[in-house]
Amino acid sequence: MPQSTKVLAVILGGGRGSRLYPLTKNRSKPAVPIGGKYRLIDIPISNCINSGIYKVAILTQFNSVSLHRHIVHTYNFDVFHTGWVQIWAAEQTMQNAGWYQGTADAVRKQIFEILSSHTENVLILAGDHLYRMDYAAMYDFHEKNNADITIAVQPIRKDDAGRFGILKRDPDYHITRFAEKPKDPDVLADLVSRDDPERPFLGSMGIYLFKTDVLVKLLQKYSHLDDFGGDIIPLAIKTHTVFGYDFDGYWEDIGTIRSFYDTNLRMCDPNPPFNFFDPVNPIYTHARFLPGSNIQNTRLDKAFVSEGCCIESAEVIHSVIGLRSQIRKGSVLRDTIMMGADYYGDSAEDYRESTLPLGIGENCQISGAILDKNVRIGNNVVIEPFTDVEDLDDELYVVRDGIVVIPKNTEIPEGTRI
Ligand code: ADQ
Ligand code: ADP
Repeated sequence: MPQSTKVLAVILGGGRGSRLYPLTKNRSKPAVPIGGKYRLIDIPISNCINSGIYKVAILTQFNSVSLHRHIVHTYNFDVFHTGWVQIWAAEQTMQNAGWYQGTADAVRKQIFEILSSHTENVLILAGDHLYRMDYAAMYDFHEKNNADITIAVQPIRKDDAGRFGILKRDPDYHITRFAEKPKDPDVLADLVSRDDPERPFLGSMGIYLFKTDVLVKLLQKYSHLDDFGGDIIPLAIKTHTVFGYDFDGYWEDIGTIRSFYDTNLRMCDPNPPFNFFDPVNPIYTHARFLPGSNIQNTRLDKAFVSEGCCIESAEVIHSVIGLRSQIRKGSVLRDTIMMGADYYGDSAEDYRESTLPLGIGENCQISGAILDKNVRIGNNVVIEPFTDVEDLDDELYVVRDGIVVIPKNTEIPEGTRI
């Protein structure tokens, strides 16, 4: 396991997250809830803690209050521990007045903090991936090869090559070429690294382990370049020893509403590809001390139900049900992600003046939807996925990739059909 002097983890906490709108309307991408009770940021932070990396910084600049609240409430090491989890939000300084321009620029603007952490290596991670990975094994590989940079790589299918940084690797794991999201068939033909017609390419997972001095010198030398994948990594390969570390476990980028929806619903499978039930490598989140869910006279099938819910005489099929969800008599939910609520309707926190109670009313039919937190859905509401329209912005809802998303705090009047 890396000791605290060896590795600092820096999590890229998101650009604007516009592909996840409206889930990112008032919160940054890493703060988006997943799996009924977690947030996206819990995944890389838990991987760090489970890998023995206890210095973790999150770079963010958009809507960071809710993320800040979650981190402060969740990740407090005790007084006998020297580790920390911090948010490094974009800030104005004497040297810099601007926002983070890209992934490399975000890291460059925090060089002072990185050097103050006094670690020999910096592990750069994305904030929107679902996977369970032992970074300590990657660190051992990096040390053994005395690499300047190690990039985590996955086998990639030809059809997917245009979505990833594709790299060419020698049999000794040394990377010799890198092309960011290549589309040109001639370039691709030259990048085949694997003897497997199904998955002939090696793709970058956007996970980079740098020697700290190499990272700092590269960012200073190329001070006009702002991205790792597009700019810094291809140049670094020409001048430094860069290795590719194999990771063939489950790994999913959850950057769009479609991938967010599909990935969440897969948690309802009997053997989901990402399993929250791992006793050795748990996923941590805010501890809330909620009671178990109270479920009466209800049919549940392939349902992933969190704590503190009340469900009465309803049907919940292939759906993720978040904390404190209320589902009333006669309602049917299918293929739906309900994020739940921040509070109960009769608590002092429920300051909104509304005729509708929190959650889903009676006799609703809801399928193919994402319901953000604190929604109030009146009786007899019908929500169905859109088959003919990909994207649409209405006052009460948003459609992305045909999926209906009800934004946080929205009230849907009785009898509405969407
Ligand atoms: P992308 O995912 O397309 O490709 P990018 O959009 O730069 O790369 O995002 C990387 C991570 O950085 C994401 O978590 C994003 O939210 C975050 N991010 C983006 N801009 C940021 C900013 N200004 N400040 C803070 N965080 C920011 C990358 C690589 C590819 C690789 C894929 C794997 O470039 O080579 O194959 O990741 O998913
Ligand atoms: P989200 O990121 O999902 O939109 P928030 O972080 O805004 O959620 O809210 C999560 C929790 O923080 C809830 O319990 C909510 O009641 C509480 N909360 C929201 N706003 C504030 C605030 N201004 N001060 C303190 N707690 C708040």
